[in-house]
Amino acid sequence: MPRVGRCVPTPLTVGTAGHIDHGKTWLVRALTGKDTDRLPEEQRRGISIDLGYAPLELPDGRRLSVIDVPGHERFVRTMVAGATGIDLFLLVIDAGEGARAQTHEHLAILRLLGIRHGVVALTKVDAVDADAVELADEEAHELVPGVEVVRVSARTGEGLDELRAALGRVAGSVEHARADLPTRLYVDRSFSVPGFGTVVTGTLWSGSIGMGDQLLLEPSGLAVRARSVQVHERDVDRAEPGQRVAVSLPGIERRQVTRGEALVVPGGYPTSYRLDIALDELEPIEDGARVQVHLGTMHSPARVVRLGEQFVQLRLASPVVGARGDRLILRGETTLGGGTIVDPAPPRHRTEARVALLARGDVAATIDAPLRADSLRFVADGELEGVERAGPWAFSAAWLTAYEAELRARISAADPIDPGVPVPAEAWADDVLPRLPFERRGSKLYVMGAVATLDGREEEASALEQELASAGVRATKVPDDELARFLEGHGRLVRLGDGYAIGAAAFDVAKDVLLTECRAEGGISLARFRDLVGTGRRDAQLLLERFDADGVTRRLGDRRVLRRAARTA
Ligand SMILES: Nc1nc2c(ncn2[C@@H]2O[C@H](COP(=O)(O)OP(=O)(O)O)[C@@H](O)[C@H]2O)c(=O)[nH]1
Ligand SMILES: [Mg+2]
Repeated sequence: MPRVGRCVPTPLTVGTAGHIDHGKTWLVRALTGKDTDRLPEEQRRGISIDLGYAPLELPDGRRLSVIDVPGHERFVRTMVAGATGIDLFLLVIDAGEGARAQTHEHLAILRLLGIRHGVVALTKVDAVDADAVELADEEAHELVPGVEVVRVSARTGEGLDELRAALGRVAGSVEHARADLPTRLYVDRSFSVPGFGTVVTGTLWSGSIGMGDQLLLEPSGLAVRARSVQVHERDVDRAEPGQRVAVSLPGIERRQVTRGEALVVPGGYPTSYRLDIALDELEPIEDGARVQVHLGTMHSPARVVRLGEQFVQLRLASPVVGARGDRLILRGETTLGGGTIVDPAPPRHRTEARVALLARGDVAATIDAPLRADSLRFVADGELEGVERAGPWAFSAAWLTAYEAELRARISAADPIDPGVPVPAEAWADDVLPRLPFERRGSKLYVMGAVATLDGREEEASALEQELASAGVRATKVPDDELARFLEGHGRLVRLGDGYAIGAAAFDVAKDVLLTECRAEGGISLARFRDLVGTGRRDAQLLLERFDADGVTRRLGDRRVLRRAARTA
């Protein structure tokens, strides 16, 4: 169907911010008609403990989702969970009190999360005189330059229309960020609804969720199916990025899903105990520091491994789901800083070089020896230029050249009697080796067309041949297996078991004896063979085993009989 002239604004989520008791929850209720303090304890104590959600209709018909966060310092982690994934902020400042501790901390968190658009509501203006409002207004402008400040009262309703209009103006200039990534929703609440099973809610960061979609809860790895999808308590076919979404997941127990899990499309995101990030410090963060990492609605203790000035590797106590470019928050007692993910599933390392290249977008330069190409899709967009590929592997042209040189050097150091080296045992060998000008024979690699030579050992070889000739049908121990193998390849001896060998002529004699007897008698025993050949028992045994191995004979009880092919030849 053509979509002509219809412009649907992208759904956006606005999150409150501000010090406790500054009037956030009241303002949200005045704007939306919904009391977001729904927990009994919240209603009794008159403070917000958990996240609250409400839809907000704007004069232009646009609909925002509002997340009301708690302002108490003990609940900053909940504030972070609410603030990640929002598109714009509503910073609430009590006109009588001005900015306080969590006003500053919340602002810092918003900056670290990259949430730059929003509106300041100077509230409770009904309760203070004009001079105080004027002062607070000036302070607010200094605090967040370039952001509209609107004077309001939740009690009298003053300024609410102006506030809605201001939110509408900001919303009109904001797009939901990175909506084109694969489906991802960080769960902020889960509850059971009789008849529906477990329902999870969250802001849909990217992708879409529709009825029947097969999804994964990560990091727990539970496979789930979306039975129904709601946006603000109304059923929808598909939820879009930026919307507040409730998804029912049949067959899942409520306790199996907690805040912090991510609902994702299978294969869309890695889960990892490590994150490489570009750091944004509010306070100096030492190497080895223990911090809380807040990403999406999840948080985990982690140790900081500094990789120079700009980057750190976070080693987390529990795995997380992240993507390149995600913002996260690092807290100790207070907010210490934040960061942007450069690699959401990096190897364990302590060096800056790789992450610095990744941060510059130079993924190709980080690649050397073969690694699985699909591990790169979380650090790169699309096809990588200047990277060699073979089967599922990616590697650099420079590595391939160096590896070829290394193999050549090892081959030229090999014994000329068998001028090859064992095929490398690495998982990529089967895919990558065909790219190199070597020849594979059995379990070894050779230069193309390589032939074995005695290379000055001819005298040694002749002496051995003489020795075997004079031993006749008696087997001789040959310690140099390479030499024996070479001479056998040239028909100059026959190797037997246990490192013994016999001259080629004597072997033919013994074989004739065997064939003649078997054809006449139908078979031969070890004792009879020994007597006919005129050798010792051990040597007769070694010869018979060789005939077995060559497919001439097979054992039948204590006798040998000819195999079909040898019977007539
Ligand atoms: N006079 C006046 N008092 C307000 C207004 N908004 C909130 N309050 C008062 O401030 C208290 C805290 O408000 P609340 O919205 O719970 O603050 P929050 O902690 O930021 O969510 C309320 O219990 C009210 O007594 C307002 O617009 N005018
Ligand atoms: Mg509140």
